[in-house]
Parts: sequence; structure tokens; C-alpha cells
Amino acid sequence: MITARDARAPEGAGALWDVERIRKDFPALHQQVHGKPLVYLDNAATSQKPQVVIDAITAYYALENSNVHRGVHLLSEQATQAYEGARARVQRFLNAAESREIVFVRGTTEGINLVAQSYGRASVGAGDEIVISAMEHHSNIVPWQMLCAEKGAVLRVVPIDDAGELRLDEYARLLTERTKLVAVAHISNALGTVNPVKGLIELAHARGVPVLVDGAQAAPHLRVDVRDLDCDFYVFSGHKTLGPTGIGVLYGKAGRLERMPPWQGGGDMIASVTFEKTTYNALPYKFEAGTPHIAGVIGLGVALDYLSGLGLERVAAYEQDLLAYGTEALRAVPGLRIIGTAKEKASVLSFVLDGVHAHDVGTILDHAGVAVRAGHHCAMPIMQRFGVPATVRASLAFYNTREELDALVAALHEVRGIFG
Ligand code: 7TS
Repeated sequence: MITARDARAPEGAGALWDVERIRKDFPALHQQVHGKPLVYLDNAATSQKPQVVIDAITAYYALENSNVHRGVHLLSEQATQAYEGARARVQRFLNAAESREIVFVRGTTEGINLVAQSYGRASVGAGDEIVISAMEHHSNIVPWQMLCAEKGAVLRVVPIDDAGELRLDEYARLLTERTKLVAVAHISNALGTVNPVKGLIELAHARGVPVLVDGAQAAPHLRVDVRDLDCDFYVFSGHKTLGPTGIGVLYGKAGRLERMPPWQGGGDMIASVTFEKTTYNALPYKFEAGTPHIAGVIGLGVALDYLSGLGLERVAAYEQDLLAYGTEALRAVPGLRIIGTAKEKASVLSFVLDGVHAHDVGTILDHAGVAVRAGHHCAMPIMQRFGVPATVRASLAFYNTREELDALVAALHEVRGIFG
């Protein structure tokens, strides 16, 4: 049986992009829904899981289940090794300088809330400003609104143009001596726009402003190098990067994390406790109160190694080809308008169909076996910006195929047939 410690990416995941071979690693892809082969195009919501990840989680619970950082017994030592080994895998995945810069959280949402509640509450005051963009997911809007409401600070929003690209002139204008943080998506979940985050960070740093990058949609699709980006914080979710739900990563530069107060109090985050005074643990444990999601962390480590084993550059190249193919094919559907036409895009095809509500489109596609998301994608301000109540979103992964995109387009022609 494969164990949580030795699960690795499959060998030679290869010289050529053998999508059929890769698909074999993902059991969920090989099923029928409504009597049709599943075409899974909802990867921006969550990715499917390769067998190595499922095996690693099963092996942990079957053989090694134990709490971490506290047992003197063998199982606890093994669990601790697997847990900390996964932290080292995440460090490699992001090219972080040190493993103590990797904090395990529940997901992107929790990572952003941690920064808002820790860095934000300690450093943001009345009249200060937080800069976000018009294309953020709600989880990179609401935590900052909550902070601003508490502190009397102001949220500033960088607008986007009709293609769904950031207005860089406006961005530069919004950075002032009052700006305390920039928080921006690497890739938009609703439009697919890839933001020029390296340039955004450079400009912010030139004004002494730290930057948080929401990498929820980027980590599964392109190589992320936090040292090259020079971001202060980077967050992503395990479940979108082939790993389990309930686990995610906050990367923070060690110096910044050191200066931040803890967020949640409890076990593991302390060095010593008396009723008079508690001293806090070192990084990253200061931010990991309570028994963590051990199986999730182990599964995430294996998932990231699998992804790295495929080669993120090759994943990105394959997905770009799919995106171009899908974009062309969708343009041939009468009355279809793509929302989000940025020059730099990744893996998202968001669209509306004249005269048909997105939810109706989604339901008909589902009956054809095609899984997409229909709605506001937790980015209601983007829907308002484009004047639509909702879009249909097909979001791609490296295990999707051109044939699956053909199935999507065929089903859309059916929708056209029904609604005229
Ligand atoms: N930020 C972005 C850019 C996202 O796309 C998402 C999830 C989140 C943050 C929140 O991640 P979580 O794992 O903490 O929930 N996006 C989506 C989506 O597009 N459809 O379902 C979830």
C-alpha cells in the first residue's frame, strides 16, 4: 500500500502531453451523469483529485492517524514528519525562502481573513486605505470591508476596462501615502484575466505598500514563484489545486509574519501559558492554533508534487491551447457573448447567451453531462460592471480535452434550439 510519506507524482507524467494517460489518474472523471459521460468544466470551483492524493489521505487515516507536535509515540512522530514534510513541499511549490513562511489555513478565504484580522487590525487606522480591484472574489472584498468598518478606513477599488483588464493608470493613482495594503487576484475567477501582479507589486513597493496576492485561481494553472514576485503575502486553496477541501496556504514573508500578532489563540500557538502572561510560539505555529487538518495537509503536499511532476509550464501551455480552441468554438454559437476578453487569460470561459438565463443554460448543460457553474461566481461587482445578472462559466483543467469542449458547444447549440 502506498503510504502518505512516499506517495509521489506518477513517473514520467511525461515527455508528451498524454491527456488520456493523465485522465486515468482521476477516478471521478470516468463516470456518467444523467446517462452521459461526465464533462467536468467546473474546475475554478474545485478540481478533481488524482488517485495518489486519495491514497495518501486513506493511508494516513488507515495507518498513521495521530496528532502532531505533541506525541512521544511513534505514530505521532510519523504524523508530525508527514505534516512538516508537506510544509516543505509547499515551500518548494511556491519557491518560498523558508518553510516557516508557510502557514496552513482552511483555504484562500481564511488566509485573507487572517491577514485582515492580524496585519490589518494592528496596522490600519482611521483614514487609512486598502486598495483592491473591481474583479475580486467576495473573499478578497468582504474581509477588507469588515476591517475598514471597524477601523474607519477606506476601501479603494481599481476599475477594470471592457475587456476585463485592470486600469493600471487608475491603480497608480490610487496608491497614496494613506495606502496600507494592496490585495489583488492573480487570476480572476469570473473573467480569467491574468493580472500583471509582478508590476503591481513593484509599483506598490516603490511607495512602501505591502501586497497580498489572491492566488486561488493561479496556483493550479501557472508556476508561482513568491520570491520572484516579491509579494508580501500569497494565498491559495488546496481543493482547487488537486488537494482536499478544508486546507489552504498563506505564504508570508518571514519578517512580516514575525511582526504580526497571532490571530486565533489556543493549543500549539503558544510557547508558555500562565494566567498572568502567555508567550507565543515561533513561526509558523504562532498562526496555527489547535489541531490542524493533518490529512488535508498531507494530501495537499502530494497534490502539489503531482502538479509539479506534470510541469506547470506544460500545464499552462496545454491549457492555453484548450482556451484558444474553446474561445473559437464558442464564438460560433449564435447570440453568445464572452465576458472577459483580456489579452492575458487563463482557463476561464465566462459567457452569456442572448435571451436565455445563465441558470437555464447550466441546467440544460448538466443534462447533457456538462458540468459548469452558472451565477455570479462570488464576484457580484463584476456582474454589475458588465451589466449582467449572471454568466455561465466553463473553467478548464489540464485533464480536459478538445472533445469535451466540442460537447460543451454541441450542448449550447441544443440550448439555442430550445430557446430559439
Ligand atoms: N479567491 C478567488 C479568486 C477564488 O476563485 C475563490 C474561490 C476564492 C478566493 C475563495 O476560495 P475558497 O477556497 O476559500 O472558497 N472561487 C470559487 C469559484 O470561482 N467557484 O467556486 C469557488
